[in-house]
Amino acid sequence: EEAAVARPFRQRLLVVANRLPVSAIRRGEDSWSLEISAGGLVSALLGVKEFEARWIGWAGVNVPDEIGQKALTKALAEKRCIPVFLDEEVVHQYYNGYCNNILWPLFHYLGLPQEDRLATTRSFQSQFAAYKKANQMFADVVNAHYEEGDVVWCHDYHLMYLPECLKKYNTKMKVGWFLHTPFPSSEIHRTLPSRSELLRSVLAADLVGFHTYDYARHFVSACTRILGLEGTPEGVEDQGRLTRVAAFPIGIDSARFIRALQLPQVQEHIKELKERFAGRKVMLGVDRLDMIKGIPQKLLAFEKFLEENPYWRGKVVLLQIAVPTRTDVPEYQKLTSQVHEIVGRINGRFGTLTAVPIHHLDRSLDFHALCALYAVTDVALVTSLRDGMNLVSYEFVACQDAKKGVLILSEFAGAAQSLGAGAILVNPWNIIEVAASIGQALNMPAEEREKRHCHNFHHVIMHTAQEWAETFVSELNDTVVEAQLRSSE
Ligand code: ADQ
Repeated sequence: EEAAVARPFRQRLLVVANRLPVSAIRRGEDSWSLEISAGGLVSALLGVKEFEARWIGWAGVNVPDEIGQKALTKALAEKRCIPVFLDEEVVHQYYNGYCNNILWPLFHYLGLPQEDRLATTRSFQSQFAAYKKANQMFADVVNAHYEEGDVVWCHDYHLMYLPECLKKYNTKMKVGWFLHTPFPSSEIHRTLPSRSELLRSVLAADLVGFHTYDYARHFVSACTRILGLEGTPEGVEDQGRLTRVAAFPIGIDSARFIRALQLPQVQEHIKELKERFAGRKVMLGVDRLDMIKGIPQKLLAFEKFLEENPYWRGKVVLLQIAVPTRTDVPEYQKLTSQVHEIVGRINGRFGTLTAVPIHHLDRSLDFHALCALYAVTDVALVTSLRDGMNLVSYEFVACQDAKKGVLILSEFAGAAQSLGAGAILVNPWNIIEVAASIGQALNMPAEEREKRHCHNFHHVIMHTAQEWAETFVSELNDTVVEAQLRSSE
């Protein structure tokens, strides 16, 4: 009976990412509870109306037994999610090892880990082997669920080996790959022992996307210099086959933030924050606690500012919200204690018995609390040493239409390309420059603030996450159609 109801045919989009957009908690041998994480990618893809999205990825938990796997698969199916089961050893070597210890720092210009550079090539090789193995496991799941006409969109540095695995299964599969981090200069990429294999695999995709034109250009030069292939304005050509390479700058679901500001509980929260910080200017930092975010550099710049501007002591407060991530990695633990030490020193130096200059929180905030904070902020400080895009800067701008605060933004964040004209751009390594920009921001006349804000606000509401996803997916669809036409001529 159901089949008789005419439903418009929608092409399926298989979204493949390391993590599924749900957290799974085991309640019993065969029962799971699931929590959807409303990340940017989820809302972006909800906006892609012409396609019906399915998610394929790791659920973030180790499920060694078959009963548990079956039950989880069933529970996830209701959320249109398909799990890839990775065992603990693979996760350790692939995710913690190759992804987060090698590719992540390298793509952010932090270089390869020293011990790998010196002697233990064995560990590098075993991590790369695990990376390939994990990518192959993703490919198996994608292949098992693939139906003719589906479009497959692979995400991020975790899955660079996936396009090739997929094309080996089926050359007709429409495969796109998008990188959320920077793609570094070819001179950085060429230090990677597996540089060529990864480039070749990515080139197996039909469309390769980056946040900025610079990253796309770096990728094309890596292919020309390391693989000796030809770069064209459209992409990279290899024996007559073209892989399209282009920039697709991501955005946010700006309407969601703007709507949230109208909610009574958010308004209430805004009122409380205003009372709490009355008479002081509020500066805000919101980051995952990661070395790429330049949190110590930001704190040192704030310290420098207070040192040089006694007038502002007690009249400005910095709220730094840092969600811990990858807490089992030693470098991240070191970063946490370094940040705590700097905050303690600055608060000791410039605090009074009743007020401290820095409030530092080591945790994540819920969406409504975050919106309220963005709304009461006078100056946001985004000092990433490198950042693919940086969505915090976009979220801040979306919540500032009443206040028209100032954004201080690292020139090494992808967002500097789009919000550069409205923000104060800084080199986060130059503590003196960042300190001066804090002064400039706090003293900026209302008229200039308004002009800068309008520029950024317009950009943020016009270039949404939905538009980003729609553009990528439709271009992917078209690219393959063209390629098929060419080969059938
Ligand atoms: P991230 O490195 O995670 O993303 P970002 O783009 O800033 O960086 O996104 C972080 C998200 O987490 C934002 O939506 C923010 O609101 C949220 N968040 C951060 N700290 C939080 C906290 N303390 N409490 C609650 N929420 C918090 C990667 C790349 C980026 C790229 C994105 C998208 O590193 O460069 O912009 O993917 O492609």
